[in-house]
Amino acid sequence: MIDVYSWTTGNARKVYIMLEETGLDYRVHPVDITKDDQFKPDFLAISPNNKIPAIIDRDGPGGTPYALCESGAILMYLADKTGRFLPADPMGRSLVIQWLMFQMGDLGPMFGQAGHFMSRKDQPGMAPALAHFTKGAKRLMRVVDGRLGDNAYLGGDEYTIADMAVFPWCQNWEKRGFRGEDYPNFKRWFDVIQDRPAVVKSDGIAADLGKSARAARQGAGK
Ligand SMILES: N[C@@H](CCC(=O)N[C@@H](CS)C(=O)NCC(=O)O)C(=O)O
Repeated sequence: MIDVYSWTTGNARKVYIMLEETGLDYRVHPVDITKDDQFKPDFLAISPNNKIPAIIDRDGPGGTPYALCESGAILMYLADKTGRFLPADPMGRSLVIQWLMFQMGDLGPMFGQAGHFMSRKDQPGMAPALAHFTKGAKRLMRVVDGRLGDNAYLGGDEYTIADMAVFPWCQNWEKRGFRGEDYPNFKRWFDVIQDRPAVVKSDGIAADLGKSARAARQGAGK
């Protein structure tokens, strides 16, 4: 059994997708980052950087519980645990990790900042930061589209953890102002992935967590 301490966001959804794809047994424990649950000592003990997602694999290496945070590390751990979605050969493996790290180190932070400033675009002084991060996000979309022009998936011919990492961050691409005709290879890839049953299920998990949190807030009169 894998205990998942997580929320509704893109980094959370990467892990739900992988757990659904692999069929591992898991249960989700909401960590409501809008209420600062991520700063509670129990959570910090497994995620010292106060970020979701984190997991505890009750049947970790050697049969003992194993705690892990950082979504990229979790995806690699679950891939190694199940022998799925990360090739074993050194070249195939490192190529998938290359695109996973591209998401972790570049696409995720850039899209995150672009989204942050987009949602504050009507506040004074936001224009330069919004222009900077939007330009960066567009560049990264071109990188993804170029890669997917030559390959069915980011890591090559097969769907892997690199796709699971990038996909949730692109889910609202139209709202971010990207147009399908500008990124046709990306759009083909996105349409294939969004129909995968595991991806549909993971969307439901995130949506249900959000709904419960909203209901709890309304119940508390907030
Ligand atoms: N590098 C981390 C980033 C995770 C992350 O940014 N999590 C956000 C939600 S998507 C979070 O927990 N924010 C709460 C906070 O910063 O206090 C990962 O990929 O797991």
